[in-house]
Amino acid sequence: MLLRDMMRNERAGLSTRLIEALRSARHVVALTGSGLSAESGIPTFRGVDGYWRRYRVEDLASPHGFARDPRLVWTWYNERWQRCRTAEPNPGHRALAELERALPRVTVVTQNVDGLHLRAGSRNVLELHGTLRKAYCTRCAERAPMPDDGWPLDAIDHDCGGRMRPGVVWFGEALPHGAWEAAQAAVASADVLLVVGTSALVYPAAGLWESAPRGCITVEINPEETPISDRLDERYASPAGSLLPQLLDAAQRR
Ligand code: BJW
Repeated sequence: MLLRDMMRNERAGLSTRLIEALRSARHVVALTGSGLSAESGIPTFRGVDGYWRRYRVEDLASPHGFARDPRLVWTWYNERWQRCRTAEPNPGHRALAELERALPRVTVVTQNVDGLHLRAGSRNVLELHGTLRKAYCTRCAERAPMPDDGWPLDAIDHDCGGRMRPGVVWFGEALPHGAWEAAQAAVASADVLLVVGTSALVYPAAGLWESAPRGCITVEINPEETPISDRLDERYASPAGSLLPQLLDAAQRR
């Protein structure tokens, strides 16, 4: 590595080990959470302004809550859909999309339902907790795209006798078919694993890092510590929107 590069990297605070691993990586995997979209103006779940500080998770993000009051649940998801649809990907999303073009293989495994990775240009994306872009029927599983204005509250009942619900994964529900297996396989073949903007409290995503093979460098990017901070190789206590572009920059200077 050139002295000039070393000085630049020191400014960015990135370790030489990480930079070299990125430059020679055959497969980089990024596991992302709501903190990555915070800089796009989308609230996290457990932060100071997080959703779970204002609402009860069992009312809004559980099958029981939906069975009890589907209009309440849809009203909340319609509001979130409006916010996500009009939000813009931030420099963190864009850096990951650019990294996919710069390196042999990048997989984004996201817990986010906002679609901002895809809108930023990432193509290899696994949406572990589903998406706000789709609704489906609780009985016959027929799918429908989410209308721009949100799901009409007078169209929750479906012809088959079921109910249309948001295409997201609530507590106690299985992850979308194949997504979990694909995510585990991706991490198992990673040279670099970036864990970005997640509190690492929700399973099975929080345990995904354990599938990383020997020799894979595991890195957390999060201003706050999490239960897995000490288990990963490196930790950057920075907002993703400033750290990920630095990481892209370092990976591109070959
Ligand atoms: C920044 C930042 C910046 C801020 N830059 N960072 C094992 C042990 C214990 C329990 C379980 C277990 N296995 C399963 C369970 C049960 C349960 C669970 O995990 N419970 C725990 C809470 C105890 N899990 C489930 O029920 C899951 N299903 C399941 O396991 O089925 C079995 C199965 C497994 C595998 C295959 C088949 C079947 C389903 C979980 C569904 C989670 N659903 C939600 C809602 C999704 C829909 C929606 O969006 O409405 O997913 S809950 C919510 O939490 C949402 C998120 O994706 C998820 C994670 O939250 P996230 O993203 O980490 O956000 P926060 O707010 O917690 O953290 C934000 C972080 O960002 C913070 O750390 C900040 O510091 C940081 N940050 N700004 C970088 N600028």
